[in-house]
Formats: sequence, C-alpha cells, structure tokens
Amino acid sequence: MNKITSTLLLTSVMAVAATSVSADTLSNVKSKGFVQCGVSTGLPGFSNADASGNWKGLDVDVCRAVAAATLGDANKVKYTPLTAKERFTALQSGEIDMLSRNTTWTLTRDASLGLNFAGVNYYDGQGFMVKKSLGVKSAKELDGAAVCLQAGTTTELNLADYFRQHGMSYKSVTYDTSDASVKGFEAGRCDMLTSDRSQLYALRIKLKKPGAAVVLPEVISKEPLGPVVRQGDDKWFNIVKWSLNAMLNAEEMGITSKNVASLKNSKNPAIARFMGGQGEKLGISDGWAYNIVKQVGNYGEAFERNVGMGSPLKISRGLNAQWNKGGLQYAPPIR
Ligand SMILES: N[C@@H](CCC(=O)N[C@@H](CS)C(=O)NCC(=O)O)C(=O)O
Repeated sequence: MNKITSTLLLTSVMAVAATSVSADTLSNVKSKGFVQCGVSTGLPGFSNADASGNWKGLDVDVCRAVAAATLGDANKVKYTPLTAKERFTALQSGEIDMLSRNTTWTLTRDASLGLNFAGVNYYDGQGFMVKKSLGVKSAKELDGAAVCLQAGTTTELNLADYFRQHGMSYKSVTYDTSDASVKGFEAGRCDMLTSDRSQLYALRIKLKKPGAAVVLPEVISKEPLGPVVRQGDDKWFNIVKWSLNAMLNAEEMGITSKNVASLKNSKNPAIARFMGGQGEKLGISDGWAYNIVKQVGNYGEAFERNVGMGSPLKISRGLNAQWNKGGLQYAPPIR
C-alpha cells in the first residue's frame, strides 16, 4: 500500500470512529433511557457494588444526580466498572457517557485526551499506608521500599517525584485493580501501599485486620477528583457540571432530601430559582435540581452517607467542607 492510500485509509477509519461517538450525549441518553457511567472496579465509599449488585458511593451519586437531572430518575444509570488504565479510552470511544471514578484533574488529562473535567467532587491528596508492625512513622524512613500501587494513575507519577526529590529509591509493585493492590499488600509483596488518601481509608477497611495498618502523615500531592466528559459536547458538559453544582449549592442553602419538598414553593428568591433551575438553558426540564436533591441528596448528605461519619470510612470534611465552613467546596450560583 502506498503512503497516500494508507493515509487516506487511516483518515477514513478515524472519521468513522469519530462519527460513532455521539456529539449529542443528552439526546442519546434520552433515547436509550439511561446514563452509562464509568466507575471503579470497586472502591468503598466512592464506587462499590453491594452484595446485590447495587452501586453506591460519592462518585456513584454524581452519576445518579445526572440521571435525576436528565431523566427524572436517579436509578436510570448503568455502570461500567473500569480500571485506571481503561477509563479514558472508555470515555473517548463512547462506551460510557461520563466517567465518575476518583479521577484526578490534571493539565495533561484536560488538554490532551479530548476530555473535560466538570468539577471537583472530592479534594484529595496522595498518601502512604504501611503495616503497623513495621514501626515506621514517616515515608522518609522508607528508602529502598517495595511499594504497591496501581498502574495508569497519577499515583505512579507522584511517587517517582517524591522519592527522587528525597534522594530515595523504591521498587514499584504494580497492579491493575485496587483489590489486587490490597491483596498484594496483605500478602507482604510490598512494604507500603500508596494511593489517594481517601482510597487508603477505603482500602484499609478491605483488609482482614484494618487495625494492623496505619496511614502515614505525609500528603505528597494535590488530587482534585471529579467527573469527566468528552470534549465537543458543551451541552452535556454543562449538565454534568451543574448537576454537581446543584448538590453543592443545595448544601450551602440548607436544602436537603428531607426538606426539599416543603421548600418547593418557597418565597425565598434564591430557593425559588433553585427549584425551577432554569432547565431550558441547560436543555432539560425545570425541576432538575429538585429531582437531584429529592432523590440523591445534597453534597453534605452524600458525603456523610458514603465517606463521612455515617460510613465505615469516617473521613472528616476537611478540604471538602463548604467554603464558608473552612473548606474548598464552592459552587457557582444557580441564577
Ligand atoms: N486519582 C488517581 C488514582 C486513581 C486510581 O485509580 N486509584 C486506584 C488506587 S486505590 C483505584 O481507585 N482503583 C480502583 C479500581 O481498581 O477500580 C488518578 O486519577 O490517577
């Protein structure tokens, strides 16, 4: 095959691939009647299937919020479990409508993968977990350590930076899923396990003896985690962005799943605007924000239930508190 023919062939293959991905995800979601959401293969608190196959978690709640906003029913979600390595291809190829899987917003991912980050639903940072029996108090004591981690993550990159910066060496032991990393850690394949700190808490409860592991004090990176969509579909981008913003605004305004029905006809102008939600500007029905809070809850409710004090993870709000409560969560207004 000469060069021109092969270039033409490649171009047409790319054109076919491009047209197979809908540029109008909303219409596609409406016609099939569900949101296909990419999640993890199993991370308690964030996206995890229970014994009967029901997905739960803070990331799952973002998928549910988008389904409530677009289809009026938070249950109209189908989940695609994805490893770290698989997640971006699944979104680029159109296999999923959105990704909500503890994914860090970085420049490279935002600017070179054809994807857009729609906000931050959890401000995280990378940390380390070791067996208590090691008697280690700081990651700086771990020169030469074997480290369990997951491939295709920012974790891998930060770890390299951190050890180089401190003049230390390490041996990485990589796995494809968090389950496999935990098993490797438990079986003694590594001296420590590294991941986003929220995930360390989530993974620790998967250990046979959670009390036998400690999370070290170091936080070595910024990991703003949030939902991701494809570039080139601004309408869908806005819907995902504003679904998360509605959960955050609801918490700030004191609108909860319990009181939202009683506030439906509120005379308070900001609450009235929230209830209507100006759906036509987003291309969805009015009442979309009401549906999110009624069916999924506000951000604070989702946080407490999934990862906070009402959950086995018992993570405090920290950076994820609202901006007026000492945290970083600050949603633009619905007006
Ligand atoms: N936030 C980091 C790390 C994400 C990540 O995949 N972490 C692993 C380590 S616990 C995980 O969540 N695995 C879940 C799974 O195996 O599906 C990133 O976006 O690269």
